[in-house]
Amino acid sequence: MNNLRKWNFKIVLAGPGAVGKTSIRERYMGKGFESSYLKTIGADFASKKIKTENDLITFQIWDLAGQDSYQAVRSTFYKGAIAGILVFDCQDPTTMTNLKNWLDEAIKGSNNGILVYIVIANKIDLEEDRRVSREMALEFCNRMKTETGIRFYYSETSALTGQNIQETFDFLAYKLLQANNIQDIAFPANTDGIVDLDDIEEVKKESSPIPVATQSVSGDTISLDEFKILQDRVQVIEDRLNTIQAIIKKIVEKIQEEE
Ligand code: G3D
Ligand code: MG
Repeated sequence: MNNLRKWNFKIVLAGPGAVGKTSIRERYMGKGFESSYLKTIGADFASKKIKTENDLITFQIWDLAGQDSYQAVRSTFYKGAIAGILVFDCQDPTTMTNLKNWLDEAIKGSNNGILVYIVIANKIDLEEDRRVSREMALEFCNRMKTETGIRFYYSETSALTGQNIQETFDFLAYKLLQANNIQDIAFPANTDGIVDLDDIEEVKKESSPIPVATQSVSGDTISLDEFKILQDRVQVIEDRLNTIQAIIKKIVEKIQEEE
């Protein structure tokens, strides 16, 4: 017991109101924890211990106490966090696109200290009302990844049925130990149902190089020669835009000099 490595990981559940953050936490750790002190700062947390042969991990899971849209109180929320779970509701695409703002806030609030980010599509039990497909979600995650350079994992859950909840937190524990350079992790990484956005990019790179000779504009196939002509024209337009940009810059400088 005494030889166990001890870890304290602060995890934040972020995302718009009513997407299921509290339900996810309750499903994972059970109901009951509530602190009026923390309520006043707009957040609430509960702890859960995970013991393995080599490690004793304490997850401190923070959840917004119903003040999801009250940004001012959230500064303490991210401080010291090492993992971020960004949750959206698969019935509502705007909750997904909103996550970019939550991500920016998490990066800033944690002082860039968050090592692992998982995006969760929640409420997947509501199959009939689902409006964000897995493909749409992965595309969104990939865009966030390109924009921020952050590595994302993606998971689909139901706090109602419990689907993928335990697996997602186990996966998080594994990734956090890995991020701390631990080699002898005494439990397997359960990656079922969890997508690593980096892998997707690899797959894309290997299996579908950008077709050059058959660039299709309006559904028709064009030859390599035609493509080259188009490419030259784009180059001409690009050069002209650069010239215009340089002229505008000069004008702006002139105006500033005169002021
Ligand atoms: P929040 O903490 O992100 O604000 P909550 O969200 O956990 O309070 O959940 C908001 C509502 O969505 C709750 O319904 C909750 O029961 C429901 N919900 C959360 N997760 C799931 C899920 O996976 N599937 C389904 N079907 N519903 C879910 P109420 O009616 O209590 O507002
Ligand atoms: Mg809540």
